[in-house]
Amino acid sequence: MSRMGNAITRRGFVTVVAAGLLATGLAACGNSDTGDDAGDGNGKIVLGFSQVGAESGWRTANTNSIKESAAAAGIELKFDDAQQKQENQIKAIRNFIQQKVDVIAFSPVVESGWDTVLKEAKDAGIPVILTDRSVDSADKSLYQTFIGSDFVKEGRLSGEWLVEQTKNATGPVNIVELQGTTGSAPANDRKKGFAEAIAANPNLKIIASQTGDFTRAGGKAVMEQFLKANPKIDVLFAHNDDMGLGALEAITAAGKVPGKDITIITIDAVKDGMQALADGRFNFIAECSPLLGDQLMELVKKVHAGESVPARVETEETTFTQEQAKAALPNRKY
Ligand code: GYE
Repeated sequence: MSRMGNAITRRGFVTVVAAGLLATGLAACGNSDTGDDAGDGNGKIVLGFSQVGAESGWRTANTNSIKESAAAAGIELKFDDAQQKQENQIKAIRNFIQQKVDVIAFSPVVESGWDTVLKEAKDAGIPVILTDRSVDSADKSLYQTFIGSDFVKEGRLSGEWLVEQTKNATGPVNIVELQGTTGSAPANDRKKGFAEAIAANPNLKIIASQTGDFTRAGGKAVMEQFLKANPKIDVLFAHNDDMGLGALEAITAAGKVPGKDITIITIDAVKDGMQALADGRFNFIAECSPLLGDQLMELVKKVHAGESVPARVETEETTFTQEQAKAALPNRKY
């Protein structure tokens, strides 16, 4: 372990001078350690990664990206799947601390409740990187950086597209919303961004909003309830493709034509979602890239070397209409 106590509290806001001093300090105190404290003895950096689960196509692509990038970067990966449970993630992080891994990265299933375990990592001198989802900790020194998407923007882009499509509507446009995992950053932020954007058109009304936990099964079950309870649904906004794909089955079973009778907007742009869009069953997708592996490994190397990293690393994303999905599908990697 090459890390000095104060090095892990450093974040992107350190000045160049301070960063320089830090680097010098690290070199002076013997930064030649190769990070094999976790017991592998092969000199590789050891990264403990706690994944949310395997709830969606997005998550599968994200897991693959992390595994492939770690192998390519020569980083030894200890991977744990928390099955969408915060308690499992906390356990995994504590295990990583016990094993003295060099760096811990994780995608927090929900935003709240991380301060204690993050403090334990900090006290053990192990730097933590947040990937994909953020935490609401007030103490920003508990982690080095956060790499992931701007979820509020994804919700806003989805809402803005709908506002444009419905600008000539003369009566109410009824929207149902399938939320992601309750308390997760993408569910909170996508809901917020979408609500802010649709406020521009008073005809747009969210008549029902419930969690489908980011899964196909959840999306299907909740959409069935929505359809039973609401005779007039014009739009479905699903916080991810998988819930939208599950909802397609419920909509078809109710005798309605997805993409025509009900306009469907989702987020992610994984292959199955893009296919539904290209086929005319979805109407719009805001992209959220799961390919975070390469950038994550770069950050792991940097924090392990005691270099300063930006406080926030944002992923680049776009949006897709049906025509754009048709064009993009053949080259889609996930
Ligand atoms: O949109 C969803 C997944 O955190 C961005 O989690 C991620 C979300 C993604 O289950 O499909």
